[in-house]
Amino acid sequence: MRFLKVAPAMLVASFAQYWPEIAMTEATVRLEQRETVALLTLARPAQRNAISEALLDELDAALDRIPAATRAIVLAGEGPHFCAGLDLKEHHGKARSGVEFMRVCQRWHRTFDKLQYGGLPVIAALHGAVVGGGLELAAATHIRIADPNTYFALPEGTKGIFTGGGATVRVARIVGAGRMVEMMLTGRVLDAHAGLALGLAHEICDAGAALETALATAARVAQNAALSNYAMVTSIARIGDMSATDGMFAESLMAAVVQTGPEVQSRLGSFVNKTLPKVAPGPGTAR
Ligand code: 1HE
Repeated sequence: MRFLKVAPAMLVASFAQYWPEIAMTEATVRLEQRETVALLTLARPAQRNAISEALLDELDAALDRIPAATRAIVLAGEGPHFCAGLDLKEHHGKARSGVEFMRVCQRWHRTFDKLQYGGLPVIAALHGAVVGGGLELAAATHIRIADPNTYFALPEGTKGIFTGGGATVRVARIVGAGRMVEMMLTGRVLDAHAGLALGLAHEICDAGAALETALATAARVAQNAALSNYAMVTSIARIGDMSATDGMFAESLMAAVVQTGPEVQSRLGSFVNKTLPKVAPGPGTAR
């Protein structure tokens, strides 16, 4: 067939003529599989992994392509920073109306919800700037490991905009509403240690070791019973939205489901037979 003999470059060129946006798109999110851990990398380092509409779409699509055998996800950023937040140049260029930007924010909410409530533990490897929408993205992950050079900020006020990727819910719950207001009003930049004290980071690793530490943590987390992990990441934050009475009821339901999981008997049997390691300080001990 003549069609098959056309060189790929010619195909791209003719594609670009009719669909320039599709043909010129470069991957801004990479998905790689490391045994049972999926590594998602924001791969737009020249723009500091700023979240454009294309990057958000690719992140969303990558979450749909996570292989079924995956037990944990690591989210990292390529280049000198984890993520600089909303693509301010795109936002400036598009001069979106209120309704248009509301739709953009809702798209962010859907994708970040998919990350938080997708049923798999997500471990973030943070370094450099974790600011604005970058912090909103990090707040949707379950474990945040920070390089000592990590810093956190919500600088929207200086740009004349507001958070729109879920910070008023997620960041406010982590640091407290009052502290979030203070961060936004002052534009204060928190270093890794201040972030650790507030819960924005859960651990500070050795310099340059955030990705390696996150992958090792993910491999450890992946050894938990999958149904237990599912319950942790899908129910605890939601139960936080409920009244205490409803939360206790939801907890008992979740526990009942997990209790019927396929691994419960063998794992408990290992404890009874004294072959399961005891709970004791070791590599997973918080520093
Ligand atoms: C960007 C963005 C961006 C960098 N959108 N292009 N976020 C902010 O307010 C962060 C604004 N950015 C910065 O403060 C700095 O760029 C950084 C501290 C993140 C990085 O500094 P640095 O010295 O490593 O890099 P740079 O030289 O400032 O930037 C390198 C390039 O990345 C440059 O582009 P170039 O074409 O001139 O080389 C920058 O323009 C580009 N870049 N950050 C677009 N954010 C749903 S609401 C969410 C609300 C928000 O997220 S508000 C945004 C908060």
